[in-house]
Amino acid sequence: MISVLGRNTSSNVQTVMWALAELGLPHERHDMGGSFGGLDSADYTAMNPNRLIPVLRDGDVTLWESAAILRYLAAAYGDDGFWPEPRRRAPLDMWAEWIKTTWTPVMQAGIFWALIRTPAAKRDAARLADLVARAKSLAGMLDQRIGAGPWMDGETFTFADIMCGHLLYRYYTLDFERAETPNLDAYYQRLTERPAYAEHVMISYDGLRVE
Ligand SMILES: N[C@@H](CCC(=O)N[C@@H](CS)C(=O)NCC(=O)O)C(=O)O
Repeated sequence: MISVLGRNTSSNVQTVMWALAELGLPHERHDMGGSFGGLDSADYTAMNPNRLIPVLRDGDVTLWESAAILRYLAAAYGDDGFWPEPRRRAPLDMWAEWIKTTWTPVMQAGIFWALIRTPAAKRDAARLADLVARAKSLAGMLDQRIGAGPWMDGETFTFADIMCGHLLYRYYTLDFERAETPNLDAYYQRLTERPAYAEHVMISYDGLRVE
């Protein structure tokens, strides 16, 4: 049985949980991190010296870093639609990497942290304005890439949609000014219609809010 260690309100845990559900893999999840704690124990540190979630255990494989876990699950258990052959996969993976290295810092460490994890009195309005401007520009790039979709690879839903979609619930539900992105809006709407997305990604982050 595959185990995931990490609370379900973590966007990085959500990546892994959504992938497991899309792949139909039996699994169990253990609440850890945040108010659940448990990341400083010797056992946990031996699995992940960063003391962060998620960790995935699958037999004798123990992994951390959500994007690496997603790629492992896709390569080990996905069919050639979800994890395409290299020449089709590489351009998708390029965008998956862009999400992790370019979009995520602006959306998650940036806007989400500023609006939800920072007390209102301590918010830096100028920094937030800069992040929102960057998010608008990046969302425009993603909108162009997605086009008519319906998925990143056209007709086939792949691992790249998990990386590209996992922060969109937060993107569309946080209170800030978004760019006009009709393709991205329609893509998000299609994601919300996937049961695995609704169950594992559309999870309230109210409990993480710092007033
Ligand atoms: N690059 C890592 C980041 C992991 C990370 O920052 N996890 C956060 C939650 S999203 C964490 O463990 N925070 C401490 C906690 O929840 O106690 C990944 O993608 O897995």
